[in-house]
Amino acid sequence: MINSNFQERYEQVKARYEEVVGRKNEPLFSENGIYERYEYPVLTNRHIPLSWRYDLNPQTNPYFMERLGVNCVFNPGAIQLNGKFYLVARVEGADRKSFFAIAESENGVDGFTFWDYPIVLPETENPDVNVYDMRLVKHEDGYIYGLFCTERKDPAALAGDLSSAVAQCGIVRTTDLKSWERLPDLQTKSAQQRNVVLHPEFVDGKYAFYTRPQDGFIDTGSGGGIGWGLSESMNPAVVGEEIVIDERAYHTIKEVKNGQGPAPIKTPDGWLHVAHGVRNTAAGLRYVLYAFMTDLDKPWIQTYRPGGHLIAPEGEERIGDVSNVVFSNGMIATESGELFLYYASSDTRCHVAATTVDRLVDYVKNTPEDAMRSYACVQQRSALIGRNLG
Ligand code: M1P
Repeated sequence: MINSNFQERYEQVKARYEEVVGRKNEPLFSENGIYERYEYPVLTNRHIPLSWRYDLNPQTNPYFMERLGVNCVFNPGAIQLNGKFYLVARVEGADRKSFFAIAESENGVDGFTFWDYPIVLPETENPDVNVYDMRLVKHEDGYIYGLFCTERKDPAALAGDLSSAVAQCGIVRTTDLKSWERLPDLQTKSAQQRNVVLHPEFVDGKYAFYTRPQDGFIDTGSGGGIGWGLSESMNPAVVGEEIVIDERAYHTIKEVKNGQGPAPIKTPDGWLHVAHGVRNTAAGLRYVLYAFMTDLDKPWIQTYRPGGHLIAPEGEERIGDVSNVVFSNGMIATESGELFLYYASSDTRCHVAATTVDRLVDYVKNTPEDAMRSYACVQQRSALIGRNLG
């Protein structure tokens, strides 16, 4: 029976929202032992408060219909403050425009609830058309920085080309996640930038950036991988020279492109990084997550490079608006050494995988590097089998 009664539909939709926000999340058995995925996504479009989507007035919305739909909630930045877990999610409206909104949780795995209003992100003189994928960094200068992708129509696009865009790194800072100061966009020599991340500490007295130089909006072109550069200031942030510190490579999980994930975590063994790698398949691009470590004093130098992926899309994660994608731009290491890795699947929903810093460091230090050739991979595997079989 079609139900258009305002009150009845309101109660149904509210109950569904409360069920999703209130459900307990349990860790799943881990086949690889590196981390535990959790049963349910931590944020989805069903976590969006009703007041953001519906006109709650029965006079003006007698059918209790959605007035402003939300398509997806994904790619969250993450930070822990005063014991609470905060995600700055990319919320994509039904109109395709993304914006940022904060959801908080007591334990980092369930109960994530959005604040009353999304973030009102100040614009620069050249307004953003679309913003997404914020990396939150508590920098040693005292500010929390949010680096995100700002996208505008390509002024050089041919008439009729309404797809070409220019992606650059937008920058905001805050001390309380409530008021945000917009700084000028990052300046680099690269035509486009995405996946730019601020290193949490000064390096040689300068701000240090992980960059992702690229020639085009989708294609990285001559962009060789994850870059690194320094800036004297954040206002404005200007990176002169970029060097590639984690290069793309033929027939690997990052042959097409890669990008730094969240800001790296400092451990006694080095800086622990999670990044995404992209390869091509007959079914389109496949995005996976991988990890590596860099030197404590020289974070641009890799010290450990485990081969292969850390997380690849599995089950329902494989399907969404952009299928076969996992992407991460947020992780939280607690004081007691727990590590919560937030990732989105297929540009649609947000998940958490939990481990500890010690476990991930063990993974990074003891997983063999990519041997790069089938023959060499068999030798690598045979060596493991040989040690096991004696
Ligand atoms: O659609 C998959 C991802 O594509 C982009 O990542 P990259 O720049 O590495 O290709 C981003 O737009 C990201 O938001 C998205 O999840």
